[in-house]
Amino acid sequence: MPVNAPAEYFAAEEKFRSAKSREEKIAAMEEMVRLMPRHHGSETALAQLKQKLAKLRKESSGKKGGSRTGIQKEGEAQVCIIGFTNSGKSTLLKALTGASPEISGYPYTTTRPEIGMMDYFGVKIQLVEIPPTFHPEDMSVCRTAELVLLLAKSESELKEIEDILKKNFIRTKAVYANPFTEPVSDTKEKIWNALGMIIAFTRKTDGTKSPMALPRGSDVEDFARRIHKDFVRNFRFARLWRRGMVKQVGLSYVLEHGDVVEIHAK
Ligand SMILES: Nc1nc2c(ncn2[C@@H]2O[C@H](COP(=O)(O)OP(=O)(O)OP(=O)(O)O)[C@@H](O)[C@H]2O)c(=O)[nH]1
Ligand SMILES: [Mg+2]
Repeated sequence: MPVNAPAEYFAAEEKFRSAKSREEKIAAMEEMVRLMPRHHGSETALAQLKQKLAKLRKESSGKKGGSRTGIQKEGEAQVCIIGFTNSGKSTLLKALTGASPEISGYPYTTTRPEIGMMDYFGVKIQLVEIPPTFHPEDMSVCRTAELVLLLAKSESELKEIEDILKKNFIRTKAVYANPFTEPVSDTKEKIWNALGMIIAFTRKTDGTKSPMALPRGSDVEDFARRIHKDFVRNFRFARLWRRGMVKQVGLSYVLEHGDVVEIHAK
């Protein structure tokens, strides 16, 4: 039983129990993995769930290999870009990541998922363009991603895409964008805000800083563990810079976006 799991987790669990097909089972379990809280109290449960999911996927794919996509998650979060053909997915992917997918006014240009890495103040976010054929295996990338970025030029297009997501059992959080009417910097901010993460900076004793992305609500303990588990065990105190103020804080101190943290260990 995961600690502090949100209500949606239990809904996904219920869906798993009542699922009839293997595909539905996998979809529900992928959702459970995504919704399970990431903290030390749920590590074992999460690992077990992932193992079960891997087994289920293996059973359903029959012979080994044959996977169409198998996109390795990289960076701090994965965002799927989805929309009908010519909605500007590749245009946006290029603008946000510097990747060079083929872009054209002809329909169905992108036929395989295209990947790029977006930089947000030193934090890497993986963007994946989903081809407009909505192939089930490509769609499963959206199911396990942290966010879906939905491109649509009209209200009715938006509804149609939302329907496609529903039919594929995708309940990942989604935000809407239109690359032809919205400045790319606004879309970037929209993605970051929807991901619900903050950036805190590690500060070494020599003064060098580097960014660390954490879920909103993380505390000094989460921060310290990400650097090294010994930092939690040997923790003495942390010095924290926030809006020009410096203070000494403990492990349970909740971090805010922009905090600079220097851990002092035994
Ligand atoms: N400026 C502008 N260009 C548009 C608009 N709608 C379509 N386009 C054109 O449509 C093309 C969109 O290209 P892509 O970025 O390849 O679109 P896509 O969503 O990746 O398309 P697929 O890969 O086929 O799914 C570009 O050549 C744009 O010039 C619009 O509303 N405004
Ligand atoms: Mg494209």
